[in-house]
Amino acid sequence: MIDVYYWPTPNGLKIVIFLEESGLPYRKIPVDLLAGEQHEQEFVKISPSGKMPAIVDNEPSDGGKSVAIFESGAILLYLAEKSGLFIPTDARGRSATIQWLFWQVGGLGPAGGLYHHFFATTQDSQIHSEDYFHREVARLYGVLDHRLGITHFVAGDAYTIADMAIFPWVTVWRNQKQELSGFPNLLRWEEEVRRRPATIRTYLNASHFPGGRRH
Ligand SMILES: N[C@@H](CCC(=O)N[C@@H](CS)C(=O)NCC(=O)O)C(=O)O
Repeated sequence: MIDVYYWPTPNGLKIVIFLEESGLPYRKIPVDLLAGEQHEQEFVKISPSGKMPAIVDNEPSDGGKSVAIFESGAILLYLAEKSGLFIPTDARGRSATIQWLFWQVGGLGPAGGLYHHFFATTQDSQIHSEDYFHREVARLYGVLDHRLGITHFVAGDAYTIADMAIFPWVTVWRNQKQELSGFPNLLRWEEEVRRRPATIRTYLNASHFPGGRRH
């Protein structure tokens, strides 16, 4: 049985669409976004960024203990891989599917969601948006800092593509008027990734140096 932490927004609905298509057994557990349930401690243990959707797979394929997954794209990929459904197995088809999945999660979703947020919540969206994005980046640094207090690298003990994807967006913190001093785990990680020979070579060979000439 898969527990789906759900509220009927596009990000919640996409998970239920997959579960309905695939026939995997599931049950919905409401996360009332209007009541702020996404911020509750028990939910944040499952979804560290405090966002719906998330799932808990109580019967993972490895036969081990229940596994919690957040991020709608990662959930869809997990469910597709678990069931062998709705993702081609050949490299081209698989990559095409993942490309369009990332396109939705990184482009269409945020653009539509943020448009809704600003259109629905403020009259003075320019002032509100600067403040909103500054606070949101700081919040996300906090999510990372918490994670890096539990694991050495972002996904666990090993340095992975998750670290590679996140590092260039953290190392620009000064340009984004952020402060890292309140995030000791994030500072520790940023320093370590920055000192990796491959990272040093990357920034030495870059035409400019985001985050200031620190290398
Ligand atoms: N990148 C995330 C976005 C999830 C997301 O933004 N969820 C919204 C609802 S669609 C949410 O939980 N909002 C509540 C909040 O921001 O406090 C995903 O794709 O799962």
